[in-house]
Amino acid sequence: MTTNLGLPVGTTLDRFIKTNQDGFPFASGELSQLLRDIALAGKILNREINQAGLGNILGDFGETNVQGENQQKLDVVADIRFTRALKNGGEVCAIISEEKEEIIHLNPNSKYLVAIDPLDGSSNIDANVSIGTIFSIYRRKSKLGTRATEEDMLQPGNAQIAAGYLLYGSSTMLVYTTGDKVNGFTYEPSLGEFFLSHRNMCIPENGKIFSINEGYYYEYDDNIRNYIEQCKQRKFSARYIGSLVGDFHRNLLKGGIYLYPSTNANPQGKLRLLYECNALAFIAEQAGGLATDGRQRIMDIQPESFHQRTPLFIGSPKMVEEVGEVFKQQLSGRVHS
Ligand code: P6P
Repeated sequence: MTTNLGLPVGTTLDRFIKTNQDGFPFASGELSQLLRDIALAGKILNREINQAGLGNILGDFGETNVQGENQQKLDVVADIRFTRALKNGGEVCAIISEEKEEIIHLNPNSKYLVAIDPLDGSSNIDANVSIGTIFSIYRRKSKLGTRATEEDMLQPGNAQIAAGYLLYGSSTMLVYTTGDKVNGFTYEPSLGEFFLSHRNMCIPENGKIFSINEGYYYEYDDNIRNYIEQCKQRKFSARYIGSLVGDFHRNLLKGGIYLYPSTNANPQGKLRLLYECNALAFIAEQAGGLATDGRQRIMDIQPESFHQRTPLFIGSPKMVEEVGEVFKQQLSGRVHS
């Protein structure tokens, strides 16, 4: 049964979530409430991002996060906002966040788990470039009433029951899937509401946009350099804003591929499997796209640690398949440098 029920553009997020829930006879409303809690935190963070330049909360917080990255003040604010919203909402048993080393335990009586990057692309904050929040939602495997276990938090992307991102750009959007297509909602701050603006988002099968940091060109494997050269020979457009959510969202709408291969500094890739790649992979596949690490589906990867990194190739299926072919040629030794 389609749960979109052909809801018209302009439907509020609340109405859309409620109608989706009605489409699932056994839905108890907890996931619906969880999605509302995420949207609420997104509204609050949106206001703080838009006022950042005025509120003198720009610039470094003077601390470093578990990644050893310089924490921007808004990173810290974002982590607080989402953790507080999910704690107060009561629907989440535990969180894995980019900003915290260990599991954040919340309501032991809840059945849902969240993996989240509260604010991705934070190095762009002061430059006023689009930034985003990325989240995945899982069902716990351990017993209700107990603390979440490491096994709960290390489930493969295939086990996601929902995933999405918030994009704080020229307008703020929430894009998410519960496994039944992808829908996008645009925020109207004067009304404090998200409205359905992009129904059943589908990524073009092919595209002419490639998103990769060519500053690392000489660190990439020959197969990646070959692919970059092929894109240039075909006069594709290079679009890379240093903000994964922004690059992903544009490619989802227009067709394209985002590539973050292994580099000297990040031999396993830079992006995080649990709270960046799995969520976008779920969205990409639900929109008809693909997401791999060059050799396997991102969502097939069995996580070994909370903050594990992976190479990421994600976007239009034909383009991701092409990169996969280049890897296969490398494996068979057919790639010419
Ligand atoms: P680089 C931001 O730090 C991020 O995680 C993604 O949002 C972005 O696409 C990538 O890293 C940028 O990394 O190494 O190109 O600056």
